[in-house]
Amino acid sequence: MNTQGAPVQVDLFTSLPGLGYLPGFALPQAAELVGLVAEVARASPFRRMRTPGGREMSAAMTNCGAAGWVSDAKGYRYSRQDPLSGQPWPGMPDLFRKIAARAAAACGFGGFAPDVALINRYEPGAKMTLHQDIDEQDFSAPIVSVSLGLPAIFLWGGVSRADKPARLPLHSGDVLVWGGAARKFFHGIAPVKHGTHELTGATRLNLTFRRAL
Ligand code: MD6
Ligand code: FE
Repeated sequence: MNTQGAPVQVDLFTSLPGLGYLPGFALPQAAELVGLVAEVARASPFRRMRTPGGREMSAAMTNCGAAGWVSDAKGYRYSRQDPLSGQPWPGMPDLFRKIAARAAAACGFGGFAPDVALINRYEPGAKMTLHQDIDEQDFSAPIVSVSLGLPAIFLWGGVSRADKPARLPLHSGDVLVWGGAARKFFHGIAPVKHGTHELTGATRLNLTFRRAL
């Protein structure tokens, strides 16, 4: 049971091993989560980072927690300071920690204590090309991913970039929990379609909670 008393639906796709899918898990808190994202962004604004190769990413990003994921000409890494301000990233709101821990536990990862929440913001047309999440220190911890606002198609590949990805539609409030054998699988987001969502307008937000340091 979650705090609202609603049943928790866990669907561990047999065809997508290692990926836990919790449709609507964060729906009761979606509006509050969107508000907390706006608060984080007041202190550390969304910005479009550059890949080490010099390309501007189409999704804008910010972070909260003890560190944040950053990308620039020097590479991908976690930094304890927001490079825009030179100050620490905003603290992680309690609700973020709680939802991440509850979702992880629902998928068999007890005791998940994220130290970073990377927040991605997609306008229509923005995408995330296939990548691996391999900049973290601790691969035994899962990643918990919360989708808010406009829907998107999650691309779920395999151990190799060449593996043809499965396409999983994600809607506001859906949560993915990702760990174990699948932790280093390639994945991405197809270009977000035009639309408006009651909570976010013409925007998709994604929060990924990590154990990075
Ligand atoms: C996104 N998500 O949904 C991009 N990475 O906007 C990710 O790249 C991701 O959802 C690792 C684990 C879960 C994810
Ligand atoms: Fe990722």
